[in-house]
Amino acid sequence: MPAPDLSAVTAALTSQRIETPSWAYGNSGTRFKVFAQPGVPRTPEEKLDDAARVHEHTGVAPVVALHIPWDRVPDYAALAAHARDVGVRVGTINANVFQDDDYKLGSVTHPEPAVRRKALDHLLECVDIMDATGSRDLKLWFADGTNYPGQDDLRSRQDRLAEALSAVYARLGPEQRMLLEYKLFEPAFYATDVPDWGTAYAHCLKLGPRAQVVVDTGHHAPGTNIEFIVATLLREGRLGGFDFNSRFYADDDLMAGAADPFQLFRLMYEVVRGGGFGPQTAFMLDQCHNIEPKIPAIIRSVMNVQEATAKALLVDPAALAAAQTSGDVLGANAVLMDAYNTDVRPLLATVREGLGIDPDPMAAYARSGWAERITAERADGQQAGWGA
Ligand code: PSV
Ligand code: MN
Ligand code: MN
Repeated sequence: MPAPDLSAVTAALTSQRIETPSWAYGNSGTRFKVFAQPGVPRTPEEKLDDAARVHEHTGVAPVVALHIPWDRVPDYAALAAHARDVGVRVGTINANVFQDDDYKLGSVTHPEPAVRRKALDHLLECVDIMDATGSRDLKLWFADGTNYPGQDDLRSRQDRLAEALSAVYARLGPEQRMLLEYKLFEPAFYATDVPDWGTAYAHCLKLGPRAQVVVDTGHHAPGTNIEFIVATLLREGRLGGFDFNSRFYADDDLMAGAADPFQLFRLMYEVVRGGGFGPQTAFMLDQCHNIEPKIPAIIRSVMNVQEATAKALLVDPAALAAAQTSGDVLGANAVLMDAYNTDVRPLLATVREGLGIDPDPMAAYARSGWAERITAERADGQQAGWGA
C-alpha cells in the first residue's frame, strides 16, 4: 500500500457516514433518575428534525437509526418522507423485545412458545418497517438470559434463538441485512444468551452472508482488545457495523471517543486496514446524554469519530509494514503513534470547508438559535424519553 496521500484521506473523510440514534435525542437517564431537558423532541418526527441539525453542522451524519416501538408511528413511509424533507434518511431499524412484562424470562429464548411467537412477530414487524422506510439493516439486541444457575437450559435457549433468527433471516429482502449485537451482561447477570462476538458469529455463520455481527464498544469486559475482534470479524467478512459509545465501567453509553480516544483510533485503524471503511459497515452511535445537552453532545461524538478516523487514515502502511517485517518493535509502534498524535483538527476543518459548512460545528450550532427555538416551541406536550 502506498503512503497515505492527503487528497485520498480528505476524500475518504468527506465520504464518511455516521448514523445517529433517534433515542439519543430524547430524555434518558439511569435507573435512579431521568433528568428531563428543555426542548427535547415530542415525536419521532422531531427527533429527525434534531438529527438534521447534527447533519447540517457536521456534513457526515445524514442517517438516523430508529428504535421500535420507541419511534412507533402509524405510517413509516411518511416518516421516511419527513426525514428526506429535512435532509436526512432513516437508517437501521432497531428491534425492542426487552420492555414488555412478557419478556421477564426472555423473548425469543423464553421457555414458553407463546412469548417466543410474540417476540418473533415484533422482529418480523420490524422488517415490514424496513420495507416501508427503505432501510437496509435490522439490528437485533436481546436482553435474554438468566440470573441463576439452573434457571433454564443454556443449550435449549440457543436452539430457540437460532429458530427465531432463521425465521427473521428468511423474511429479509435480498438487499436487507441482519446485524446481531452481543453484550457481556446486563440485564441478565448469570448467563446472557448472546454474550460475545463468538456466539453472535456462530449464529450468523449458520444463517448466511447477510447476517453480520455488530460491535457495541461498551459491551465488553474491561481490558478486552476490541480491535482484535474488529480485525477478526473483518477477516471473516462478518463485521456489519458498530454501536459507538464510551465506557469507563460497564455499558455507560457516554460520548464516543470521550473515555478512550486511543481505543477508538485503534478500532478505526483495523477498519481501514481490513477494508471495512465504506458503506458496507454501519458506523452508528448508541449513546444516551443524561446530563449534557443532547444535540451538541451528538455533534461532539460525530467529531470524535471523525478525528479517530482521520488519524487511522494517516497511518503510513508502507512504513508500518517495513518496521513490522524487519522486527522493529519500537519503529512499528512509532508509526502508529505518529498518526495518533497528529492534530487532525485543521485537516477536518478543511474537509468541512470543502463540504460548504462551518469548520467549527459546535460553534455553528450554538449560533444557529436551534436550541432556543426548540426550547420555546416544544414547551408543551409529552417529551420523548427512553422507552417512550
Ligand atoms: C443494549 O445495551 C443496547 O446497546 C442495544 O443496542 C439497544 O438497542 C440499545 O442499547 C438501547 O439503548
Ligand atoms: Mn448497542
Ligand atoms: Mn448497550
